[in-house]
Amino acid sequence: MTTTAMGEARAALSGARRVAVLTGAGISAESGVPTFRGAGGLWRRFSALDLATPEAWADDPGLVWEFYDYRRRVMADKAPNAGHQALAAFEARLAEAGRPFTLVTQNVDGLHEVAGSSRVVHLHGSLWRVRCVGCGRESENRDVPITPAYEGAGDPGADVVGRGFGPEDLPRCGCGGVVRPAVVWFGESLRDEDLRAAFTAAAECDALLVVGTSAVVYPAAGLVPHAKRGGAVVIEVNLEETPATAWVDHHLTGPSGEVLPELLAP
Ligand code: BJW
Ligand code: ZN
Repeated sequence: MTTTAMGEARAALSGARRVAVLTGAGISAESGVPTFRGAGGLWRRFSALDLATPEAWADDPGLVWEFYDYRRRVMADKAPNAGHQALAAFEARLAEAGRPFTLVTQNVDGLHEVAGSSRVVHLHGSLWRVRCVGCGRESENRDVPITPAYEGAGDPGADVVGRGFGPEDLPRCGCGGVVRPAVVWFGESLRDEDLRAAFTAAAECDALLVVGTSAVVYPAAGLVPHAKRGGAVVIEVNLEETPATAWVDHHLTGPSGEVLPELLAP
């Protein structure tokens, strides 16, 4: 990243009244949370992305819960990093100045809220919520393990993945139905209100900041051209170029935990 690129991006942000942000797994990487694509993949024997599908759930809900239970356990000692904190402080500063701000995240880890971000649109749901496949009721659930049967399961390092959990091991709703993670899998629709909030923010913002996403998953990746067509300045922060880079005005190469504090400093 050149100092010119940083200076130009800072000037673009300070000239913007309305700001929107789209984050992906890369912003949590420096907190030790694994990303989906690239090196350091989540699971050894099963591809994380193959488990994030309704087909995987239909085939083996016990295995899918093993994956999500493991991810919930991984989060136990994880904390927001300087990138999450810079965004939370930026939101507070814009709020004081009466400047509209929307943070849209594809992440399910909840670290933006822990850092103090107050209004977060969760496009792909939350690791900490479950939904009953019987009655549809959704609720917060922070149990780790998700049921006693999952104690010690799922750690890819321990080679116990795919233990073969049965219906009796699965978490259940008061109605008796099985509950699933309240996240959005491939082929599933995003919630209307989240989609509307995200696309409205992208259309109306003067600047869109895109952080730590490979920008290959839709409709989230579509926010970038949508903002651009609406006249926004787009700034991307990533370790590498992505398909979104073609749309952006400023690409800042580097880890978000280092780039964002400088970019968003008062
Ligand atoms: C750093 C860093 C550091 C690392 N600092 N940077 C249009 C075209 C083509 C396909 C479609 C389309 N519309 C819909 C589709 C189908 C599909 C899709 O997009 N497929 C493509 C992959 C081809 N989309 C869907 O199915 C969506 N549903 C939908 O559209 O419904 C309507 C519909 C239905 C049926 C047919 C058609 C339409 C749903 C998508 C749901 C995605 N779900 C997941 C799992 C969520 C739950 C969970 O967490 O388990 O969401 S998949 C996974 O990918 C997860 C993520 O949120 C998402 C995006 O990943 P992200 O965040 O970008 O992470 P990575 O790992 O990919 O990238 C990390 C980046 O960080 C990299 O760039 C690094 O360089 C960078 N980085 N360290 C800065 N320190
Ligand atoms: Zn139920």
